[in-house]
Amino acid sequence: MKDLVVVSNRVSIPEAGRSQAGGLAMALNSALARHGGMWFGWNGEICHDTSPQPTQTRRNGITYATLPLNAEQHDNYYLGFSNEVLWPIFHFNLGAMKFQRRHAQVYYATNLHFAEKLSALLTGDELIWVHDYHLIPLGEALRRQGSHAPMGFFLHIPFPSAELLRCIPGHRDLLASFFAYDLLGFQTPQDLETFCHAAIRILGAKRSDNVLRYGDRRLKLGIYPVGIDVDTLQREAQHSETKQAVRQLRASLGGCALIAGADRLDYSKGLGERMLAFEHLLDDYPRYRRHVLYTQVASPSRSAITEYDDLRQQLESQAGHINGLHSDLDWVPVHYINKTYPRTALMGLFRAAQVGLVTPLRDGMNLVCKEFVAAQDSRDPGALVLSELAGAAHELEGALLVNPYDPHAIAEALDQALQMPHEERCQRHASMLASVRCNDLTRWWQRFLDDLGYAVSS
Ligand code: GDG
Repeated sequence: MKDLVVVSNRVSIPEAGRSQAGGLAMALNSALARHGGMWFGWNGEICHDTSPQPTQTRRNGITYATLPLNAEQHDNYYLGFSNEVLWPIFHFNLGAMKFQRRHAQVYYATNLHFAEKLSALLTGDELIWVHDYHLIPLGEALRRQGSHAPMGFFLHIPFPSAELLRCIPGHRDLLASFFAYDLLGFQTPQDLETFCHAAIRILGAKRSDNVLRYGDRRLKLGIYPVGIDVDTLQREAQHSETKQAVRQLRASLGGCALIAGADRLDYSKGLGERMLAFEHLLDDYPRYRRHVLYTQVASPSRSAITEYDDLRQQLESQAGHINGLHSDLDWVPVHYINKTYPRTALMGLFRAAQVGLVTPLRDGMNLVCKEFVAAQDSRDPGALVLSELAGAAHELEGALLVNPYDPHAIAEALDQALQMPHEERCQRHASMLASVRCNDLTRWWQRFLDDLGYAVSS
């Protein structure tokens, strides 16, 4: 079996003796432990060097080769082109795009820098798996360094329509650079189809089933919905009931039904529309006043970008407005919390909730809704209100699907969820849990790596 090299923008080296917090990181560590190999990427630090160098750390048989970004790379590659051009466009938010030619130049230069540093660490007998939008041109840069290794790329976020893609100056080169890979993985069939359409229309690529040909390159395409580690999360959710903080949370509900959400503070997550929906619930269904609470955890993210700071202020103002208008001396309807909690606390919050509210305006997959499903007590599960524009909507048929741009429709779904009979909740939950189990995290990486091996041998 070939060694595996995982490349992602951000790498967290697990602390010795402690388990890794994020589910996705745990999955990639399992893949690396099975194959043997290396995880390469940014260590999260910013340095003054013009050409930052990687350092290597060994943990549990895995090598972590990480390097800092210098200030120019951080501002232009990471904040600039990745998060002010690719992230908004790939989430269908043209209004938030801020293109600067310098950002694009440094994006390509940083990918080249990563490729040079990574090439020096390769033996030539590895499988290379590159993750996400920060690193689209990395494969091409590695090929230019002479790499013939099998290379796969997985896109965690949606793929935009050809029309939107065309708004990015230099989009042809960006699109063409996907063809350096052997396998390209998407979250949903729709993302795969929009990619094919764009490649055919913009580049003139030729399609035969799920293979695209462009010039002398052959690119295999596949659908690999990201999942969660169901057993671990179920255990954590059960265990959370013994924790003091979760007991206090339950006691503080005072008989009110709990609606819960927990997301990165990001404009793609539809948090403003969600607040409006909750306000409509209180306005249009007065029976819920004093009988329902909405807790929204919004974990800080990319706060150096103006849009994210503006969103934080907007949400604080919306939560303050609802509470000012509706609260009583002994009842405060919205708990808006702008901080990051340990995962067990989130599992406890989800398990205590009657309704999970997950309404992104656009999301590649969305793991929060799957975590909500896993956290439920199947003898008395909560109901899930889910955006039809999240990738997970393709899998979770038991959710109440809503248009996230329509706060009145979300309020109606909240009402339906809060009134849902026990038997219906159990049936819907059983169907969602079965589907989350079927596409779990292990299956995700195993299918991708099997197909990558096959893509180069067939
Ligand atoms: C990208 C794509 C795709 C949230 N608050 C806290 C916290 N979280 C955790 C959640 C969940 C994760 O963060 C967020 O995952 P999502 O999937 O919802 O969204 P993105 O971060 O945008 O991820 C997405 C994903 O990649 C995987 O392919 O599904 O579509 O956008 O696990 O639980 N975790 C902790 N404290 C918090 O306060 N510990």
